Amino acid sequence: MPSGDVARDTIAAVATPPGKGGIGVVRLSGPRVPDIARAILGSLPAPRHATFASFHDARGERIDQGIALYFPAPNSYTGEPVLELQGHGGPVVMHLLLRACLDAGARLAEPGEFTRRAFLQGKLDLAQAEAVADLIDAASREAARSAFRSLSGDFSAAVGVLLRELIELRALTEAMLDFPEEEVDPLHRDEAASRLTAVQDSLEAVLVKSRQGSLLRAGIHAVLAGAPNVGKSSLLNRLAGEERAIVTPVPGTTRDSLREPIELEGVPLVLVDTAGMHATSDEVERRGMERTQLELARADLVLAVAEAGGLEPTLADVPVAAAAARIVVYNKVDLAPGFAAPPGAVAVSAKTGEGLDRLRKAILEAAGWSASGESVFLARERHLRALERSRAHLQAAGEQREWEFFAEELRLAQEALASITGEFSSDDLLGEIFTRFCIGK
Ligand SMILES: Nc1nc2c(ncn2[C@@H]2O[C@H](COP(=O)(O)OP(=O)(O)O)[C@@H](O)[C@H]2O)c(=O)[nH]1
Ligand SMILES: [Mg+2]
Repeated sequence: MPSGDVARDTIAAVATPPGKGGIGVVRLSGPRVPDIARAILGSLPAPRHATFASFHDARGERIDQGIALYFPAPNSYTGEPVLELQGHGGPVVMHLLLRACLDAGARLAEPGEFTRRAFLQGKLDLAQAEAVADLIDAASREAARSAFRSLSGDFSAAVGVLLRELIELRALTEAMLDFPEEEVDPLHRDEAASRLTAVQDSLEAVLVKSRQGSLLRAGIHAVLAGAPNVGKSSLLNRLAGEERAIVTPVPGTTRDSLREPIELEGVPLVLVDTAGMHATSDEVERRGMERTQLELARADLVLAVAEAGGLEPTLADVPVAAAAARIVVYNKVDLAPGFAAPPGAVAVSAKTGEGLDRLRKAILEAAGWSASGESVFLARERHLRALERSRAHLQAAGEQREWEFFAEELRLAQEALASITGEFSSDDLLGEIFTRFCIGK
């Protein structure tokens, strides 16, 4: 169980985004909430009822009127007494209302502090708390869906199943530790071995789903590259479904990199259009090409574009990221009737739209997204590392001859897994996770 300091300050923050809106919300959490509610509203609202009330400042002057919602502990987001004040969503009103809460005894909340308290009170585990931020940050429909699934506990449940299997295996092993090696029943040895294999298989399945899901969080960085005039900008416009890049028959039209966030089958993708690579004396164009090189060096996926029936795309002397996948795209097939793309390449026409569906599929596949219809886990880098660490310890366990060492590797594998849901988490880790939240969440 996460432990936390229970005697706490009462925190307050504007929970709605800055700027003007129909409604603005100030949220408070902590032991002094009932006192602060009385100071601002004149009385404590009935629990969980929308109460229409006037909001007063420290001198008793009315600032605004709106809805007050009071959630007594422990049935609240944070597990502490929580008050939400919904006023008119203007920056000055919100500032005055927040000021009144601070004057009445609250202090300003830090980023993510509400969710951090929810975690410390055991309302959410760490993976769920991270999913709160991921849901807010979701860049596509699929990302939002899988963040919501993690928030509801699907990912934690899958990790929980692994942990239970591992704990059973550890119990079996601990019993063996009391016997000298030669007295251990071979049946037990076989059982331990087959259970280890079972845990390894389950872990592998979770890892596969998590790797796929991590694409949803980070997005795919796909870069269009190739000689001038092959139709890179036209392809970007086609894939984006909008005229974003300037297209002209003049080579060297695109001089700077242009990035366009798009969604393919709900997967977020940043498509980057670049200046074409060729020899030039034009200073602006040369700078553009330097940017192209930078973009290519951090691409997950390179779309190497050439003209159908024209020259092979040349990226030979371009520093492409080692891990980057590559798709060769032959554009302008409308001008080359009968052109057949070599295996692995895709023939398209940015003009007529021919082959674009195939290109979209190829992009998703090359990025590692398989539309299996199965739900993936919106994993963070931290989760992937923990799963991989656990896998390494399970593998090491399988190589041990001594029960003591076997048991120790299992313990380490369990610890790595448990760090996902935050059973053993350091303050540093919590700080790193929660300070990236927005204020008021
Ligand atoms: N016929 C035909 N022309 C195209 C196609 N794609 C692009 N173009 C034309 O090729 C020229 C260069 O296109 P652009 O997208 O600016 O190329 P970029 O320099 O690689 O970005 C423009 O005149 C486009 O209209 C295509 O699929 N078919
Ligand atoms: Mg261009």
